[in-house]
Amino acid sequence: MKIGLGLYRHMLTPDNLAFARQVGATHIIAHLVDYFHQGAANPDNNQPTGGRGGWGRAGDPNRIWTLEELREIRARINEADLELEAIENFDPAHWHDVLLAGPKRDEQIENIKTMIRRVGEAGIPVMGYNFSLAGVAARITGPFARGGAESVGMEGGDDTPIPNGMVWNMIYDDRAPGGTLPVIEHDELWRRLEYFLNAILPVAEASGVRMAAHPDDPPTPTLRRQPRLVYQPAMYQRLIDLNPSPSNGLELCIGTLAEMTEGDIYQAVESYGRLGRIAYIHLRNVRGKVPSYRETFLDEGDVDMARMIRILKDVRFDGVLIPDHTPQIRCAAPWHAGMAHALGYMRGLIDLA
Ligand SMILES: [Mn+2]
Repeated sequence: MKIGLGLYRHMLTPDNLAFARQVGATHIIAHLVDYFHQGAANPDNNQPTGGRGGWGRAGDPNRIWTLEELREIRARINEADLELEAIENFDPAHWHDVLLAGPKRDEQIENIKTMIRRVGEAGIPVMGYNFSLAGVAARITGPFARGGAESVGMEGGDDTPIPNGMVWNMIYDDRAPGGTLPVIEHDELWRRLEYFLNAILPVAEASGVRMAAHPDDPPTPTLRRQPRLVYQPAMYQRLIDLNPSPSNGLELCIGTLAEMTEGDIYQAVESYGRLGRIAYIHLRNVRGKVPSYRETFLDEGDVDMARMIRILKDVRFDGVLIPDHTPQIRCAAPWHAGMAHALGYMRGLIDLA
């Protein structure tokens, strides 16, 4: 089991990489999507929550990741004595019609194949993704964690329809005609996922890249009237069964699993771990379940993290664990302090196991 840290593109600085190394990370998961672009309400170094208008604007649809760019990012990370384990998430600008089954779907899938080939060629083993229309939405911020540390949570769902031109909680077309996205059935969304996976998995496999699926966060059956895919622990099995490729992996998010209303989280992690399908793990603790939960520090939520780490050890999980989000600790560096606490706690649990 290896410890990593997730960093947004603008945070991949020498200082933050030195910080990651100093607090015990050996691996980095990089987010190249700019979630913060023109999102007025977003913090610049913490997870965005955004309002119904989304996190911000998607990137440039005509600018896909280049091999040079990926190699440069990896070199910068290697320079700091760290490994780049994964890129997390596609930009809605690059795959909105894959999610929406729109007219550019096949063109965008070709671009995604190109990006996956480049990820492989740059020596990056994993590509995380989140196949979702509403994306991570409907959350609130407040002093929910120990001692009033600021964190996020959910209180009730959100049934407002998604406006045209927006998907995955970002705006990809600000000239879209008025109106809202047509509401689809769960099975239609599963068919879109299957179409996507069947198209890209052979390329991922040939490129030495493992695709890693994040479950729906928050895991409600629908959000903003649209269906969700993996909103109970057992639904990951349906995703695995769609395609037997070894590149069809999971970005297992313990926090999201803990927010789910059914199943036993320890059993779920054990069985997916034994299948060898976990590409990497988001570690996060919460109190409560959808539609009412709060994110907490790793050591104070509903999940017994010591037990979780023992299970991962028992199933011989040898991938990377990163803190997902953490509460902000009140000091001069709230994000860094939160992450330092999380990584130290993870190191302790792993050593004890
Ligand atoms: Mn997560």
